[in-house]
Amino acid sequence: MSPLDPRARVRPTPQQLAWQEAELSMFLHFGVNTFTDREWGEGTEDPRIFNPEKLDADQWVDIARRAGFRYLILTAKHHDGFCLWPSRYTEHSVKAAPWRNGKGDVVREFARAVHRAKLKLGLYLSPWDRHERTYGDSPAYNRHFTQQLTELLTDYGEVAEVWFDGACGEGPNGKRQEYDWERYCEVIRRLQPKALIAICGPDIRWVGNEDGFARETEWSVQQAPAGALQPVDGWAWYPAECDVSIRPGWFWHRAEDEKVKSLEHLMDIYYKSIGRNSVLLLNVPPNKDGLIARPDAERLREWRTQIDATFQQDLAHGSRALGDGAHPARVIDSRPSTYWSPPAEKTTGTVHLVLDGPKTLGLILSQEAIAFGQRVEEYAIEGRTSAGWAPLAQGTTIGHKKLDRIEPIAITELRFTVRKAIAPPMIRRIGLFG
Ligand code: FUL
Repeated sequence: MSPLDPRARVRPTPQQLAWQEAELSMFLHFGVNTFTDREWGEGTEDPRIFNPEKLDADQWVDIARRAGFRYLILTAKHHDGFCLWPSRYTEHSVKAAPWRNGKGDVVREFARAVHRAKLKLGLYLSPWDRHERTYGDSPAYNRHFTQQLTELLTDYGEVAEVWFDGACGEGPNGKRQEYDWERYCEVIRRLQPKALIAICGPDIRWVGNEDGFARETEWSVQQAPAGALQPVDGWAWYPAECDVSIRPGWFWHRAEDEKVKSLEHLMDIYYKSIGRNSVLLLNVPPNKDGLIARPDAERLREWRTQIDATFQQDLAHGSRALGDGAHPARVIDSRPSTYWSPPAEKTTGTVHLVLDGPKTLGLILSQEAIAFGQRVEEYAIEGRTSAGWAPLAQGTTIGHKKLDRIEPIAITELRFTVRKAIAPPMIRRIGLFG
C-alpha cells in the first residue's frame, strides 16, 4: 500500500497516547452488591446495608500505585442505581446509608486520594439503572442521566476516563430505554474535554471479552466510531482495552477470597493484553469493610515483583546495531522519542543486532512509535545460534507493545525484519529478556 493509505495518517490524541503508554488501569467495583453478595442488584436494595466502616480510599490508591497502575476507575453507579456520591437527583445513594452518618461521599474520598497520588481518575456510570423511576421513559431518563453525569464531571476535579457499559435492561415501567449517547458524549466533551470516553464511547474500544486477552492482531486504527476526535477518511485511533477481574466476579464476595487469580494466570493476562497492543484494566474490588482484601493486595505485590524482575535487564543493551537505513541503534537507545525507519520510504527493512556476547532469551519486546501512528502488518525475528540462524518469532501487528514469549534459546545475533507495513514503519524499541 502507498504511504498515502489514510490509516497511516491516523494519530492518537495526546490523552489516548498517555493512556496507552500508562498500560495499566485498575477497576474498582464497589456498591450495594458488595453487601448483598450479588453481581447485579435489583434496584430495590435497602441503602442501610451500605456501611463500609473502615473505608480508606488511600489504601486502594496506595496498593494500585505500588503495583504500577496509573488510571483508577470506580463504579460510581452500577446497574442497581445506588449512587456512591450524594446525587441531588435521587435518594438512592450514600445519603440514605448509615456510613459516615449519611454525610459520606465515596466518589469524593476516591477522587481526592487519586489526585493526591497524582494518578488519573476514572468513573464508571451505568446507564442501565434498575432503581430510577424514569428509566424506560427515554427523554426523562436521559435528562436524569445527564444531570448525574454533570455532577460527577463538575464536583470532583479532573476526570481522565468515563466508562460506559452498554447493558440496557428492562425498565420498571416495562419500556425500553433509548440511550442518548450523542448527548452524553457532548456533556463530557464540554465539561471535561480531556476525558477519554470508553466502551460506549469513541476514544477507547472494548476488546470484546472479559478474560483479559487481546487478539494477536490488534489495530489501534479502526473504522471511525461516531464522535471520534481526529478521524481521517473514515478511520480513527480507537485502541483496545482488556477488562478482567482479579477474581471470578466483578464485586467482592467472601467466598472468592480463595479464588484470586494465580500469579501465572495474571502474568499470562499481562502478556496477552499489554503484550498485544492493549491497555489492561484489572478489576480489584474493595470488600465490605471498604478495603482491598489481603489476598488481592498480596497477589498484586507478587505480580509487580515478577514483572519488574522480568524486565529488569534488557539483554539488547550493549549490542552493536546494524541494518537498513539511518540510526538502527535507536531501537536500543532507551529513548522513547526516537525510532528507526527503513531508508527511502520503504515499508520493509531489517535491524541487525550483534549482541554483547551470547545471551539466553525467553522474551522479545517490540514497540512502534505510536505517537506517529501504527503501521506494521507483519514482522519476523531470527536469532543466530551456535547452529546458525533460526526463526524465533513472527507476528502481525506491534503497536504500542508486542511481547513474544519463546522457548529459551542462546543467541549471539538477532535480526528483526518488518515484512509488511501500511507505510514506512517506525520502530521505537526492541528489547530482549531472559
Ligand atoms: C458488565 C457489567 O454488567 C458487569 O457487572 C461489570 O460492570 C462489567 C465491567 O461490565 O457489562
